Amino acid sequence: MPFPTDSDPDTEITDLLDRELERQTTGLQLIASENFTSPAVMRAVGSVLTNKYSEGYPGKRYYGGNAVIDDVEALAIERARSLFGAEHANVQPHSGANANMCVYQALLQPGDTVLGLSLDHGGHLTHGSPVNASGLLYRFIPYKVTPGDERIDFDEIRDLALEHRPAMIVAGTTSYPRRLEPEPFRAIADEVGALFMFDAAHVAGLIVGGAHPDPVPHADVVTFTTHKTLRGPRGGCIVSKQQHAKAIDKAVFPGWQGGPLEHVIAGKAVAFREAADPSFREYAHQIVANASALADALAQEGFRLVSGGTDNHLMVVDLQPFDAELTGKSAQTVLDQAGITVNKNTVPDDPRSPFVTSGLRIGTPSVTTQGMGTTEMATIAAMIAAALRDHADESVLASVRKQAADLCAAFPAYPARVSNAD
Ligand code: DSN
Repeated sequence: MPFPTDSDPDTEITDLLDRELERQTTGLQLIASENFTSPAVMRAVGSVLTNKYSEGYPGKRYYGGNAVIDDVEALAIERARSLFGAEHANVQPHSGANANMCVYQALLQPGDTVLGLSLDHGGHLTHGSPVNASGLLYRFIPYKVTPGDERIDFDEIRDLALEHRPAMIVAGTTSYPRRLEPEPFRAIADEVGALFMFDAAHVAGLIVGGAHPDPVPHADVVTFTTHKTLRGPRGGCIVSKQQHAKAIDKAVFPGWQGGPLEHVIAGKAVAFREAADPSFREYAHQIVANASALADALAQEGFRLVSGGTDNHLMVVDLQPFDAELTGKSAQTVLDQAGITVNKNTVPDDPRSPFVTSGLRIGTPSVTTQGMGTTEMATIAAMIAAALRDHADESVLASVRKQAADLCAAFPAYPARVSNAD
């Protein structure tokens, strides 16, 4: 039977794909958790591997016909282990959130006490938010950044650990602009006999590129997503000490997931190989240099940077001193109109709700993939400031939008031949 789309192509979807390709490649993509993955990764994700069911693990499947799939997944596992210097890797989690929940199921009992960074101070939903399964199933005690320097306070974490005797301490952030040293977490975990999980979703690419501290030797388990600074396909991964391997594998399948997405796992394998290339080290360091340059230039434009700046791939901009009336929500909308994609973000102890916010989160992984450097970061800061300063002036927004398109044309994300048909 022919596929109906052979004779009647789905122009509604192809038009939408083309529109999104156009949006991504003619405007500045500054969302800290996004990136441009390579054409090789996209080819793997769009491959025939999507046709196959393969519940289980290499050599132990519940379906026939998995000889090739076994080789794909074994290669992805081996590349993940080698890239992260890890004893064990599970490449099946569909997302970072799944990866975290799988680790909790593997290593905790429901009701166990866990320490995690508060969501509104830069943590993640799965670090114990009361509206997330993590917060419903486990007794999370949040730690916060200090009011003074807006950095993680290890004295507070130690005090909380001594008071609550957690079974696990979770490190990891989604909107924290500073380096996260694993050693102090390990020391506190050891002092109270807790496990130590490091959620490296945002900084996995910086870690393997040698631009940020490596948690793998220190943590019992490291979870991460593959699509942020690591620049792979959308998905999750867990690396761990061998002693936790069996429990983690069981928690992923059959605990939380059914059939793995082997086409995505093939994409992860491609991304792990790309990240092992020496050029990726240069890329990771440039992401950080660009973020630093962008933060400095934004500060000169009158914005306040949470914690005073950044030493990773992102910054959190507090809009209140720049314009007390301007919310994160409206700034995001204005910048969208100006061809600059960012996300609204709470600042620590934000007086506004998470749907409104007083801040923006801005990141440099995507523009760094495009080949932009510190000179372009100064230009981008001036564009952001111009759009937000004259946000009611349509002509200013149109002019910034044109500047964004020109910059993207000078630094194309993809070779001209790449299209949605590739
Ligand atoms: N949604 C991700 C981020 O933007 O940081 C976290 O899961």
